[in-house]
Amino acid sequence: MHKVIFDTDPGVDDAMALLFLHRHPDIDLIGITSVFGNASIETTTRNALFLKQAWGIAAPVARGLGETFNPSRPHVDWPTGIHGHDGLGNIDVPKGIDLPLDPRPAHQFIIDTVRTNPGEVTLVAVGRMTNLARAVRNDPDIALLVKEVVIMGGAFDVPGNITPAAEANIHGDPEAADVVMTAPWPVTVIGLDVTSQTVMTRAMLADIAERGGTAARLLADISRFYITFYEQHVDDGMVVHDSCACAYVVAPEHFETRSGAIRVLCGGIADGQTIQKPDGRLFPPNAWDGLPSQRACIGIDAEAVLKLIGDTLAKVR
Ligand SMILES: [Ca+2]
Repeated sequence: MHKVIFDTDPGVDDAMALLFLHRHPDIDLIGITSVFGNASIETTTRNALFLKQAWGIAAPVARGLGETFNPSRPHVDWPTGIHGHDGLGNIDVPKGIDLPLDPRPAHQFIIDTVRTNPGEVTLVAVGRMTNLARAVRNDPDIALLVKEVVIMGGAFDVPGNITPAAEANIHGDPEAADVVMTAPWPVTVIGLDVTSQTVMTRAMLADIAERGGTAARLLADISRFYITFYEQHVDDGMVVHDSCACAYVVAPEHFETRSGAIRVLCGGIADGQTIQKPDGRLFPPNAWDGLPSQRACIGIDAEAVLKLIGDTLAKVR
């Protein structure tokens, strides 16, 4: 079993990833931590509670940070054209959800949970890296106690999606992402190189909704608005960015990775760009030297991953 803390900014594709984690038999979802990104921290936290309630998820929700690691960064508007004004595809999520939050801030929840489960916790982070960066800065020793960090973010050998250089999760908090990539915990980065190839068609989603009960039907309702947005990028359906990171946890054999230190550019026209120095390549002294080797995903068996996601989402339990 993989003990997973899911750090998320729900978010339409976050919702799908959450249902995947909830329904996969090899995953023990032990915590959900919210972060800002697809919407404000108030909205993403409310959405995490809404999905926990709608899907009967046992894991506690801890509220995360609502501003960037470097607080002087200017605010960027929420992507309401992609995720809707409510962050979940304009399905009229109730204003307040009558469920308690974990009393701790997300980064403290992460620290405490990692320390009580040394060597066992996988952190799956599919929003900005703010909470993870704060956790490892406040308690650097947890880097040696985490089993694995799997993040959705970045773009290595392909263009970004919010600028030609940068992917949105990383661009939303580059300083935090650089802290996460350079800490001595094992990080695997599932970026646009592989997620942009992983497109769930309308027919696949309809099939999941038909087989997967009321939970899957809610997911299909949430996804409708996002699919309309994606009409300008793909022929049919939606790119399932965040679910790819979750699929990696249980089926890494469907992914090809490349090892090497990873840095994130902070500032300038390529703000938020992720750059890896592949292991074995020699350069004069540079800013990647001496940093831990992390894994960047550069290949995916998209068909196998989509089948895994679809079969898992359709599991009624
Ligand atoms: Ca997300």
